[in-house]
Amino acid sequence: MDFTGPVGGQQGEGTPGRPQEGLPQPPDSSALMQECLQQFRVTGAQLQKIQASLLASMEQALRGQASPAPAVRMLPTYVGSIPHGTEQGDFLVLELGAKGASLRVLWVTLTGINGHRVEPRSQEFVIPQEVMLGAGQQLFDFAAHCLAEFLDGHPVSRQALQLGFSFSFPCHQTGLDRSTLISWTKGFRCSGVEGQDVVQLLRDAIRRQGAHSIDVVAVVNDTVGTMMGCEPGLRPCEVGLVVDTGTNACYMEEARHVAALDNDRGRVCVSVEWGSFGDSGALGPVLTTFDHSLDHESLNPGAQRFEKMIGGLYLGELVRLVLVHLARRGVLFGGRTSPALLSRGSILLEHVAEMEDPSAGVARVHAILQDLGLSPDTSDAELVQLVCAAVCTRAAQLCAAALASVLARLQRSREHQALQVAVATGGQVFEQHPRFCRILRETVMLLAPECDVSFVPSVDGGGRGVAMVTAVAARLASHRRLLEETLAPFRLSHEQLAAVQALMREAMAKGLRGEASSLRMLPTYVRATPDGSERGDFLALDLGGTNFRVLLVRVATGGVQITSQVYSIPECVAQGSGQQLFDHIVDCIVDFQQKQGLSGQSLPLGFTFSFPCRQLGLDQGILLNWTKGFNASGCEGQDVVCLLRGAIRRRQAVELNVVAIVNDTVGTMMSCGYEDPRCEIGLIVGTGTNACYMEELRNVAGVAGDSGHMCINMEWGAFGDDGSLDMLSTCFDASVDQASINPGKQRFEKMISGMYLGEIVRRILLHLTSLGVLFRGQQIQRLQTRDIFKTKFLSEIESDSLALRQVRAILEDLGLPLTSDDALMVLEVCQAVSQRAARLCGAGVAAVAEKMRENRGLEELTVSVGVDGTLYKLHPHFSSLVAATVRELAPRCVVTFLQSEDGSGKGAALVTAVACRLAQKTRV
Ligand code: 0WK
Ligand code: BGC
Ligand code: BGC
Repeated sequence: MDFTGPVGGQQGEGTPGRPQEGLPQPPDSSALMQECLQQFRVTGAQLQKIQASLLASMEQALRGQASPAPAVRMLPTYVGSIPHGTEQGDFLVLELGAKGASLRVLWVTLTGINGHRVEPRSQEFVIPQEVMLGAGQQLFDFAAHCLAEFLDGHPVSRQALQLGFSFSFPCHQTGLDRSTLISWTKGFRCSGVEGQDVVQLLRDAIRRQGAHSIDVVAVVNDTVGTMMGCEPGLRPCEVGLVVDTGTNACYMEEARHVAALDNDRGRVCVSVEWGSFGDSGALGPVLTTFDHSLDHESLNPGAQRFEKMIGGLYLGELVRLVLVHLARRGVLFGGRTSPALLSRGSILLEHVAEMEDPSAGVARVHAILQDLGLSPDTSDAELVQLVCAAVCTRAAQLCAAALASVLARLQRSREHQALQVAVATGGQVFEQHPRFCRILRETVMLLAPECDVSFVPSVDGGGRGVAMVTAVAARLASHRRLLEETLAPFRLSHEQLAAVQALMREAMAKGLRGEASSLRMLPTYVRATPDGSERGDFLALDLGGTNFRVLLVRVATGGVQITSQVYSIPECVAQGSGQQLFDHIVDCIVDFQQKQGLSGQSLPLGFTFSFPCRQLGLDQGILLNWTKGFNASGCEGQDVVCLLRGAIRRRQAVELNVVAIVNDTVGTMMSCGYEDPRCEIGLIVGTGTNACYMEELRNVAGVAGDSGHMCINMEWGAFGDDGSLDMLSTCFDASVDQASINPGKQRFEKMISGMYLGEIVRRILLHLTSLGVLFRGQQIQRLQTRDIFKTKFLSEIESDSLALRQVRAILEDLGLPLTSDDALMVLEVCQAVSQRAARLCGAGVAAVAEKMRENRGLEELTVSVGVDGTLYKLHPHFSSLVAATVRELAPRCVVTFLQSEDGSGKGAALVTAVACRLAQKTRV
């Protein structure tokens, strides 16, 4: 990178090292002059060093490193999204601190995407010096007074005044409307404010003023207002840069990189507060004697060193100090000075801007210096111009180095090789110093060549931007309210869950007694869990979950070996004729036998059939009704074992001995019971949901015998089909049910299981979109498609790490334009829906466990639950929330959840093995 030669050069004006075209060269004799200007020359290497050191400080601060204290603060601003133009409404804006000794009140009307731009109405008020240096209460009362004066002077509507407070000083923000002042800068030093929440101080002053009820909705730094105010163009403004009386920048950082924040999702605007960058190592070599004396005389010596080399409050003073220095050494004004030249602050920013302006400069130099009581000659005027140019060139280059650090940080934060970004600029230095902007741009291109940067001047100094933040804050607040209202019915209280538990107990008792109940409590003729003595080879079928599987299960002394194959059940078969379905099943069995070299062998077969069946025996099961998207004709009311045997018969030359039909809950319980004999409950939370458990035979009406146990298939998916859960059902549940192939059925399942959660989420997203809360209110075609939002998305979206990037990826795949607020809301919707499902499921297990404890008259019951199902297994929080809810609702039960490794096929084989063993025993 070529940064050779003195300040001002051909290649680009102000490029470090080369003399400036069009400006007279200092007479050779003035080595003093050269030495003086030399002090303000910053080399390319020095700029790169500053860039690197500032970047390092920024990252130290982001990581929350405390000691050594980073040179910059990197303050999160709670602004998490850049405006998306839908903001509407009238907002009051109070700007304090950006423009030095003045504050500004604005009335900004935002008209949304299609509205025409309404010019803000504003009024500027000069802040008396004694107020800037007096008591804090005086300053805020002054601000409240200006607000009242503005409102009295401008015919604006009085209802629900929402105010955005632009407070341009370093603050610790703890919310969009909570901000504590760290330290004053730029000529302010009011007492009793540092360490205080400035929003509260303003609210108190407005209350004391009592003329108007104004709701202070948001407080923002002026850099944020500048960034937010830039017109949405080709690319979003993600950096805000202010060079006014002071200087600072903000940019959109990935929230997960900001240690101070407890959320790692989305982006957050960070105010760099680079004014305090004073890293002696990097800055030392470029600090001049003039900088030191300016700092020494300032209100805050030792602080804001970087700002004092760039900010408009200081450039004039630097020039003045240099002119005094050169005058006293006879280089300027014939060695004469003047009282005005010797008085601090007599040369202002606008003076410097005018004097260094090559076109109008020399005449203006004369006029300004004469106003300061000096009588400059032509060469004086030219030398003064050089001094102005040197001071401003350095300021622009240093500002460029700082901006290049922010761009480098953005690149790292976005893991982008090539960064495309727009930088919103604001402040008097930009407005008055065209040369400053050009040098800044050129130097940034040299220091950050891989970044494609465009500069967007802020149109009204950030007032609109502050209104945008206020609108965003107001919008976020109203969206949050609408989101909470929408999700509130999903947040079940302890009382509601206990009511579900009690309702389930009641339905269980009725179902066991054979009375009308939404819980059919079906006897399964499985009376015992395996005792480990089972032996042999068995075929097993597993139908009803995500996959249809055929298994060969070898139960031997050393344990159980399983060989299985997954086959698909096309929707047309699942919803075709029963004959077609069972023929398809037999085809798969034959294919499996051929592959396993079992053809011609008639192994005992256990059939896991995961649908509600009234069993008349171990190998007799009348299908009561299909669930989970199955709807094959001619099966309901039929004995599915007969249907299978019929298909086997139709396929000559196949020998199969169907011994048992079991529900997947039973298969899962048996499978886990083989390892843990205390496993007496089976739970499925997959495509569908259901549970079974070992009930006292005496409690099972319709089955002979009253000692011992029998496994009961609860078919809890149908719980609430009698309307007993309607108090929990939301409009989203109702629309999912209405759209299902079995409306009014499986209501509990439709609030819990994998086949439906994605659909519930999709419909909530559509609802929130219609409220304008999501996706800018734009209804997205793709999201209208049923089942487009898979339940597995919930598991991915709610996974703890990287959630938001995954949210984005998933939703972008769905063609949904996504803001990070949207992403966070989608995440909250998923969480609300899955948490309700898990807590309802937990209430169900608690009901079963408590029933068993009471059955056995135990103070405390220890029991294990065998669990299977994709949702339970894959969702990052489902299982722990189920367990927590069981502990909450059944504190006298110690319940262990065992995830079934081999699925219920093994269980079906074990049930078959037990049946064969029992049959063997009766035969001998
Ligand atoms: C695996 C079991 C099967 C059960 C399924 C449920 O082997 O019997 O039906 O889990 O989970 P899903 O596949 O529906 O997620
Ligand atoms: C303040 C910043 C502000 C900047 C520009 C600095 O003195 O610390 O908060 O953004 O001036 O106004
Ligand atoms: C069925 C149950 C099955 C559950 C889990 C429900 O739809 O009715 O028989 O156990 O899904 O697969």
